[in-house]
Amino acid sequence: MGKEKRTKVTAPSKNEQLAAFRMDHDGKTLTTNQAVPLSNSGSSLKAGSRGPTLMEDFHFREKMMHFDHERIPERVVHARGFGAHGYFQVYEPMTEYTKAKFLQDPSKKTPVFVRFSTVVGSRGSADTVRDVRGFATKFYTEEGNYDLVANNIPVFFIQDAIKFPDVVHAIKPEPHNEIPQASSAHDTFWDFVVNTPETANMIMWLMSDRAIPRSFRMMEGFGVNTFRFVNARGKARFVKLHWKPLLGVHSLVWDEAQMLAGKSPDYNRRDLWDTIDRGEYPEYELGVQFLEEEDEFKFDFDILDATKFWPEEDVPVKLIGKMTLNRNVDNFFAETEQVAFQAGNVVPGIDFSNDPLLQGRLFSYLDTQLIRLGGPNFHEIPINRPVVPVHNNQRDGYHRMTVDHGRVSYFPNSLQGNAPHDAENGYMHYTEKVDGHKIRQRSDSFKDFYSQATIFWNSMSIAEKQHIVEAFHFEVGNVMDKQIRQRVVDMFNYVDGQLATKIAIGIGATPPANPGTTGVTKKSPALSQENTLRSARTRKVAVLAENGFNFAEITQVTESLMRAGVEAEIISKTLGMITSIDGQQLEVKKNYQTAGSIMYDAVYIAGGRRCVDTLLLLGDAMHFVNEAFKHAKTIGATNEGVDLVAAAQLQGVPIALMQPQAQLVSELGIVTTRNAVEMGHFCQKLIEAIAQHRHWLRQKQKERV
Ligand code: HDE
Repeated sequence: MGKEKRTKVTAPSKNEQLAAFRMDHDGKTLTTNQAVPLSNSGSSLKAGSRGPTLMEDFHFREKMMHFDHERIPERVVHARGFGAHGYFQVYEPMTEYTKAKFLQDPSKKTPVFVRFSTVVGSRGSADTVRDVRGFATKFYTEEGNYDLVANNIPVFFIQDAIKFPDVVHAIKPEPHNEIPQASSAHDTFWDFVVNTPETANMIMWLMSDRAIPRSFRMMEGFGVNTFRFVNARGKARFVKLHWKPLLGVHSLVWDEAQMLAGKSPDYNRRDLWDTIDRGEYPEYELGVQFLEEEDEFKFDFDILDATKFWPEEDVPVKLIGKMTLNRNVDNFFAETEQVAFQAGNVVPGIDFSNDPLLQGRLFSYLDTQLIRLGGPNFHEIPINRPVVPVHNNQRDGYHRMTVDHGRVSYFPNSLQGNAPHDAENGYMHYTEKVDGHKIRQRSDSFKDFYSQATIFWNSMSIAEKQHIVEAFHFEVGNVMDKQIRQRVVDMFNYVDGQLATKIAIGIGATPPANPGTTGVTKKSPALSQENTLRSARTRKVAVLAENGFNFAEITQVTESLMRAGVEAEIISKTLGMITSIDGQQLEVKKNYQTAGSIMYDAVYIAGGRRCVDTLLLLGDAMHFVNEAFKHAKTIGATNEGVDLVAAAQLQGVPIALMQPQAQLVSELGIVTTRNAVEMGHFCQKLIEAIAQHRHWLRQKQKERV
């Protein structure tokens, strides 16, 4: 009897059967979570219109239960974050360095999700506090997810992960009274610092302008830890990874940052949201520092020590690709809050080093998601799902979404053809030889705590040094324990005697009797923000105007600004419309209650006699100009508008500059003209000045530092 070949027909599963019956409401009808449509949903069910509420009200019970459970625990660090989608493209195949597939084909766009964050503050804290910023990127590659979990500072507080809970306990609000919020300016943090000298380098960065970025779009990202790139032949190189923003690295000033925390606490997140919304997509180049394995011991620091950077002049940064952020999230909770990063999420071609900080991170990230996202299935949440399928024998657990089929959930098996089985070219850990005694010890090569802090200090401009000193005065000035204050001076005397003396003077401590030095004279120009890229693009200018303004002038200036990618917003006494001398109208974007100079990169005062006469009487307008001046921002004025600049009596500006000028003058970031013929030239100079970001010379730092 000949055998008939039969195709096995499997009955549709229960879910497949149900899927066939799925119906959609019109998408607007209110239902319960069981999809029951509701009427009169604004009132709870009562016994009589004034009577008690009834337990039977399933809608009330369900709605309240869900609301009561809306919050999940915030991240223990990096609680306040803001995310965006985008893509990454490599410039050229990186075959020589790594076999990672997403780093081979320049025509391929790999989707990414980035979450920027502050570290210390709670979810509701202000954006502009002095803090490290997180810069975490999830690459959804064809070989699974790769997470580059970076910060905007290239070094870390501690060398060994075991101290992480200590540094976080010390910097978080003090436990007895939960004060202060989102700030390192308190006793427990500085107590930890003076007892942990390995923090010195990171503290210099934290006291610098890097800790108060102007925008997430204008800060670098650093992988901090040493990783490895491994190519298809198995050759490995040590690497440090960097993000370099195409707009350069720019910061706020501390006074401005503090005011923004009150007036615009969402300053950085709004900036990111608005610019992406306008199509001004933030871009960052991915940079890699490569170090051959045989050069591991070539440096006077240990390359496995996360409190050290690799000076870019010694180990150049190779720019290998670009990331563009081009889409805001649809839902903050679903995406930004539920995204789960893990420093251990790597793809073939990217591997770890023995950096003891990194090794600890590999455990912590996975572990923390269990409590935060409520179970082991957080990889199934849409924002965390890889773009390629997941096959394994992991099953069940809280919030499991996948409906696994069949009876096989083990390996090896014969019932399912041994699937899922090992991949042919799956992830193979780098076969590093490891040999050592089991000891709790730190290598002697980790024990130079100060040299790089000195290099950082040496590399700063005059203005940057001044800001660092002022930051110490604020931070340590808020420390109540006088012994700790003195010990800060003593500790930073190891970094630089002049720095320690200046700190001491501001905080009522005793300056060092013997100003110290590490003897390090080296500078690394890449560390100074003075040497960064500059552009006027995406900057924001406040245009002060009232009724009676000169329409032609304002239009010419704002249109040239727009062409240069600069946004201009009209600020006036009241919202609504203002009318020009010749009857033309413009809409006011903000009044003096909703706006402040701190929210802009520059200010421009238009001409028009009646307009400027009103501005001259407005204390708010005068204050606006003075404050912008104090924060070293560009100030532009034309015709009668120059009167307001002159009346502001800007301190420290040469008398000649203060005179109402007929001709174009552009000095110290103050650009003025009363000559209508020069308007084109004026616009050009104004844009150049805005691109400078700040004009420190105005503040005569030389005398002050
Ligand atoms: Fe993290 N870090 N970290 N960190 N980290 C977390 O993971 C940790 C470190 C960084 O937007 C936590 O999901 C340890 C360095 C970013 O969701 C936690 C150590 C760098 C983010 C954790 C470090 C980072 C985190 C808290 C020392 C720069 C936010 C919530 C051994 C390279 C990611 C979470 C996001 C978040 C642990 C040090 C960057 C607890 C143990 C160095 C950007 O797992």
